[in-house]
Amino acid sequence: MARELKFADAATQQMVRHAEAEQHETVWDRYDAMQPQCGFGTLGLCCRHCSMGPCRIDPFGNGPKTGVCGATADTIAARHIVRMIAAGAAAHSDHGRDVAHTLALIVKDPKSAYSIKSESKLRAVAAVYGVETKDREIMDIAAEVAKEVLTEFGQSEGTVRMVKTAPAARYKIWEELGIVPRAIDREVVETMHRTHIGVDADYKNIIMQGMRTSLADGWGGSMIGTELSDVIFSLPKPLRTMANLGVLKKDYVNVVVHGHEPTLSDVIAVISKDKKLAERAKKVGAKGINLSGICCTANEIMMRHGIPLAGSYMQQELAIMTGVVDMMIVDVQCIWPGLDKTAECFHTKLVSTSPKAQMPGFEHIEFDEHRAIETATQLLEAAIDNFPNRDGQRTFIPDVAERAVAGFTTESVFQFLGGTYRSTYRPLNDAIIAGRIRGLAGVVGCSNPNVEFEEGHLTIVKELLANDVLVASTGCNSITCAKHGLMQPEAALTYAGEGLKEVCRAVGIPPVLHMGACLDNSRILRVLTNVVAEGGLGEDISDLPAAGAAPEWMSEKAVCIGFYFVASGVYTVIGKPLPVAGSAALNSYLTDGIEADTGGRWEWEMDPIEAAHKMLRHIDKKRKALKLKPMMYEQPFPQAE
Ligand code: NFS
Ligand code: SF4
Repeated sequence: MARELKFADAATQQMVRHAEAEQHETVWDRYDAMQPQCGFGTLGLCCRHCSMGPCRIDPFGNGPKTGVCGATADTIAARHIVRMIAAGAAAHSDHGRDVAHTLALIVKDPKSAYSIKSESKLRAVAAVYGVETKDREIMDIAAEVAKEVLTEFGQSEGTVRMVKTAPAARYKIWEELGIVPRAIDREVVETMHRTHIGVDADYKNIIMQGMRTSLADGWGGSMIGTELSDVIFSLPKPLRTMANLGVLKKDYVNVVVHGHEPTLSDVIAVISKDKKLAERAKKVGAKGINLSGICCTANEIMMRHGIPLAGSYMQQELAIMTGVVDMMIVDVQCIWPGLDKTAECFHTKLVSTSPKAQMPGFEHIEFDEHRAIETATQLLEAAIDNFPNRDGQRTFIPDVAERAVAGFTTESVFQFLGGTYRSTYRPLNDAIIAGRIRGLAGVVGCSNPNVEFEEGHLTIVKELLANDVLVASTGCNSITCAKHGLMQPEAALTYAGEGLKEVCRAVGIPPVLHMGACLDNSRILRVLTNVVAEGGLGEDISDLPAAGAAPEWMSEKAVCIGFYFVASGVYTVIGKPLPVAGSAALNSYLTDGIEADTGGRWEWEMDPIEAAHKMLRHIDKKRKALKLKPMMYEQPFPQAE
């Protein structure tokens, strides 16, 4: 191990020490071995879009100033970043499409493992798509909604209809900028077209298309994915659960689901409670089946079934190193292809299930949603049968897990803060107006070995809470906050400022609200929309005292998410800068000039305390513009940089 690693998380600390002692390689080792990383790539100055290249621009001006085709640093950096957006939008939206397919399956095959769990949500989606609901059978409505949604992904005319659910003032801005997305697939395709050799070379024009693509995701593919997941897998409700590697149990068959899509894992969550399987587990000497999750698949089944979280993205190989994982079942996204190297030293069976994501060293058992129950049963049986192979293997489970409450949605925040009798955002808006709550923050996204693990997430969140900012969380930030006890109602007493504490205590919520997987960032857009609609805090998302952060981002999905928040008018702070610093013009546009266009902007800030202070300053600027009262319990934090 090249560097002395310190972790805020005791479970990770213990596992990494254990890995060192047992000489298992970790992501941190591989990251260190990769140093120094390519400076051209970091600055966004390399292009491989055609075979006259690869080209790279010398940032110091000593070498070539353009690529062979004449593309400048501005063009190259802009093309690269929007391709990242396209990949992120494609990933999220393809997930959304798969959920829509499951809805279509329910209609076609009433005997399938799935059903309509939230009729009210289905009706709400139907209204957006102009599908008649009055006096109609629920299956008829579902059939038409599925058809409308699936057709819309690739339509050649019209615009993405969910986008219309944004505040009117916001939609107008998008119309004026010409970035209302037309169809999800079309925007991804057009981004790929425009970034081909010899097409779009104007960095601003390229970024506008990038934003349109990101909006097709945030207010399109992702939002459709979230809404239809609620329809099919049920509308999450706040429930208690546990988080961290300590949820693995030595004397049980441990099955870990990992990835993003809930179609298989939701069925596994149900089947894992089957009595016959429990008996089978007992026959091999286990006490039963213990299901847990990693990454956003974990978030999905945790918020709907209370299944515990084994860990976040950065803990996937650590889970295997406990020696007690009998099977890890993966679907798509954020799965390390190197997991098989870790698993080689253990009995853990790795199983890939999606035709889109097969990995060397994994057994592939393809998931067919028509045979969902059979596939889930087959997988769990194989996991049970693998339990005896643990024999004689050294096991090590850190005894660390925290309690958490998860499963907040746009609707449940509504009910919670509005009281049981009247569903309204009024009390939330009033708390902001009165200066009890300073504002709202979305803290989201991945973790990355390029920073101290979870330090960014935890420091930003705690600093925001101390300054009376209510935090909505998704993705791996949610997992981090859950593991560190920030998602218990009692956390308000420890971490929240006086005003926020009063609100959390009155309604019994944690100060950090677990709003789901990364896909569910669309829920945060909806919360912001509802706050605008409730009134008293401006006409548009960009008027709100709100900010976003992804302190340890790494994925292309995170880039796409950041762009749709900026395009929606949100001030968005990330740790490591986007790879655009090689273009002074693009860098300055994204962190400054773009605000005049969308009302939102990017900020790069590696220091998490400073990042939180920048968000607080932004929130205060918006409070001032809205002429809101001063904060009820003023907390001084540094005003100037
Ligand atoms: Ni989001 Fe979730 Fe985690 Fe990042 Fe990966 S699991 S979809 S991409 S790493 S938060
Ligand atoms: Fe080089 Fe232009 Fe080809 Fe990119 S598109 S590799 S900059 S010649």
